Amino acid sequence: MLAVMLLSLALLGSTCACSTSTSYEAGIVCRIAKSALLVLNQETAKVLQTAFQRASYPDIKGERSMMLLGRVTYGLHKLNIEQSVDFEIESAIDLQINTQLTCDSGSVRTNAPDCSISFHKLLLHLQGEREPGWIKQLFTNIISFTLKLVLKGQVCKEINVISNIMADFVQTRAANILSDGDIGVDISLTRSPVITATYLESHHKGHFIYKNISEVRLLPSFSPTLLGDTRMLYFWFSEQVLDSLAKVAFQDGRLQLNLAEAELRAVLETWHFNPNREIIPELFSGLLTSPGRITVHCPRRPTISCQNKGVVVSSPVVIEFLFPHKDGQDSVAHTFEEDLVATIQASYSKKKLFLSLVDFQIKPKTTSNMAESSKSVQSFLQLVISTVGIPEVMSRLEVALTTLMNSKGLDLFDIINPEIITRDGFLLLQMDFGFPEHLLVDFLQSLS
Ligand code: 0SF
Repeated sequence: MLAVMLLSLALLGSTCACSTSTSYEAGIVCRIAKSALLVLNQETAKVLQTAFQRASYPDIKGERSMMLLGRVTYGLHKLNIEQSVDFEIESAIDLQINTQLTCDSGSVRTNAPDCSISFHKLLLHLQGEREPGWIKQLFTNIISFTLKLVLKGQVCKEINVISNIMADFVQTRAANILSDGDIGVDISLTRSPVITATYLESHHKGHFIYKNISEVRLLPSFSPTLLGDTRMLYFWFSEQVLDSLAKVAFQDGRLQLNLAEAELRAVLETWHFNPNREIIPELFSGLLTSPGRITVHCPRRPTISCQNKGVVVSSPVVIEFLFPHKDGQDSVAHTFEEDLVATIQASYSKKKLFLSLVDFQIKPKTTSNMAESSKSVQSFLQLVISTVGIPEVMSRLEVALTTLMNSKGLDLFDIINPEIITRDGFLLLQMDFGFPEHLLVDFLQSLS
């Protein structure tokens, strides 16, 4: 059995003389605090174990002159580390890895130039020998120096290989988490990760990619003073990233809603809105034999800004009341265009996203059939938008975003006390987490 008693992973950074005025170009910033690295450090034993198992060990041959035995030639073949096979490393191993993180073609690269492993005790199991006698002890003494050197070299090499596979895995997984359909995010690094005494920080472009074409926007500026180091994990999003999200969601036709008349009635009921019986037939252009439908869409893209009070979404909205025509085509009974400005705060708990409306303004713009639409229809619509439309859209967004995040495996993570904070110009997520050990175990198993 391979048992690791003491293991420490240190991270070496480009030690910058950080002045408060330092700023970095990035749309998204991830900060991993030391407390999180300590949690991850406990997992490095499993990485080390995999490194031992994956490493290939060359045959060792040698010659030594012994006092009583004279010249002894020895050879170790087919060295491998498995439970009770060939040899065992008992009890204590000290491993000191000083890992450097760099950036190569936008991805994180790891490099452990001074990885040192010291074995306190090396116990050999030799094939064919059951009782450990004095010959075995002698043999162990002779070869242990060479063996330790070979093990150290191979295992350190393998740790580097695994670290880079893990970095690639995180990069690919993160890109997958931040993509859906034709929409993706360019998470290339804008520079090598920054490592200080209390955190590790990576800076990502955060440009949206739509149908394989990346947007061209200047990179926003991020100041490290915006984030702390008391929570385990921080994600900083420039408001530009959220604004681009609104843009691609619009381009991809995701910001529209179609409701059949019966569905509209059901939605109104959900929000305890009981219109008088005449108003809906009036909106659908009089009493008709077949039911009408309603469409809601944005004629132009919404814009998003971040303020201390919340995320401010400004959106022009067109609401059309349609009724079926004899030729099978729908005819528009009424069209209303409004400019909506909603300020939203978000929270996440019990693996669900919650949105709450902080502030809301509605500015009517144009109305077709103005002459025909009665005053009652106008005020009915204003009331419906604020008491039903906005809560319904927010509730649909909550469900859609939670489903999307869970489809990316967010619910597998044990996220502790997450906070979603908005400040002028950016949105900040901060949280602690329990490490989902099985994820690492599954990952390492896939390597060996
Ligand atoms: C999904 C989180 C995220 C990852 C990003 C960019 C933005 C966002 Cl929101 O891309 C990358 C790419 C490479 N490394 C990272 N992020 N790191 C940050 C990080 C923290 C926590 C979890 C995480 C990634 O990934 C994941 C999964 F995708 F694998 F677990 F959610 C690591 C980087 C470091 F440490 F290597 F320098 O900071």
